[in-house]
Amino acid sequence: MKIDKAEVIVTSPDRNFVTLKLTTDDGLTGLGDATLNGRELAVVAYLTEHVVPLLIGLDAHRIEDTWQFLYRSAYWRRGPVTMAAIAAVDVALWDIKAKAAGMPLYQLLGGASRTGLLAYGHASGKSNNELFDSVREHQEKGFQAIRIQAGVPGLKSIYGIASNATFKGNDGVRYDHEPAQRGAYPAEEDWDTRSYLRHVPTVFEAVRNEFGSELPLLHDGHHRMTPIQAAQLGKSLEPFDLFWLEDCTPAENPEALRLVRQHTTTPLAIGEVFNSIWDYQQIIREQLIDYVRSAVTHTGGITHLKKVLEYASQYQIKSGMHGPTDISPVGMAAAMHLGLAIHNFGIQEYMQHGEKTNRVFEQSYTWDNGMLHPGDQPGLGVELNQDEAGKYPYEKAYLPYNRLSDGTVHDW
Ligand code: GCO
Ligand code: MG
Repeated sequence: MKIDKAEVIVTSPDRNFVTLKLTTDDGLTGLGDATLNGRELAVVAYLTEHVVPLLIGLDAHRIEDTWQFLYRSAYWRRGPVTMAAIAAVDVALWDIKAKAAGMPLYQLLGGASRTGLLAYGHASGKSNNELFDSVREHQEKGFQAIRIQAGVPGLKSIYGIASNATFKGNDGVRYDHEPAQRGAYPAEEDWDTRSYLRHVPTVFEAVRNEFGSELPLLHDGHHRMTPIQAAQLGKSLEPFDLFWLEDCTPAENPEALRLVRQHTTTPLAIGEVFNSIWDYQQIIREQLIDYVRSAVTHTGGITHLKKVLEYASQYQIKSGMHGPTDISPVGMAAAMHLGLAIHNFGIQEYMQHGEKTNRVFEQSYTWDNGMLHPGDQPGLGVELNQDEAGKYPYEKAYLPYNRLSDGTVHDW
């Protein structure tokens, strides 16, 4: 079974997605997600110019060998662009192999370790009342675990607050927390860590008072704190029993987590901007985190992320795969198959895609009472409707960035 054709498809139904479609000489097709939010065309060029010409004629069954060939023959290693491109090839080949076997992909990864995947959604609001409404709407949609992001008094707009905070799911109005801030030039947001550190514990206290102690709550610090500030936040949130505190410090400096860890028992999750096992090596070995936050899409595909998660399992560290709407349904399905199969699954991030996206990517994964399941179609269970995809050309869309009140650029 040889790879006969490789197409890179860019479509922007609700936002930009890059998809690799491989076709074999016996007519099987496989899809891989290569979407890198805000830098999409870099991966398109990497694939089109440097990877696609190498794929034609390769044995589609040789997934590990193809991974090693693409990774090592490039000489220049790692990085989000390279690893997203390799991930797309890897996932497309897993899709093909599972279709050839006539099985859903999770069966090839060892079979189901559970009946479904606990998922968390994003509640947010500028005020506590708006936030409570958003939490309630998530609960009505079945969510059993909820991320809490709140406006900070004095700040105009910050990460994670939906422009339309009220969750609408798939009934016509798209829910997405950051598109309002995407644009042809990076939108400027403002930031003040001291106000944030003062405000967030009051929000969690209010949420616990309103919704009780049972509901698992998560929070994303989005890389904005210094180690000592992150330690302060982790400590002040301890009474509210968080499921995790995510990306409390910028991810480039793993040592920072040592200091945070020394001061707080709030569980830590990190990794959405990581792309290889080497980014995780130290923080897993030293047990500085509790959850691995990578997406299949940005971490070299199923082949590579599975290795990260197997390493993590030796230290009782679990998965918490990245699943915002910039991961396409193809990338989400890949995460679900992997999550269903591994032993150390923790939780899956899940922001439902909009209707247009769901027409472009026909899915067989299911959502039932807060649990995801990849479905039992052979392969990934997602097919690309190319006529629909063709209706939505690429739109330039930068992520926002931050400045402090004196004009200094801060982490976004
Ligand atoms: C999350 C992330 C996202 C990122 C986005 C950037 O926890 O889901 O922080 O919201 O900001 O994926 O592309
Ligand atoms: Mg995050």
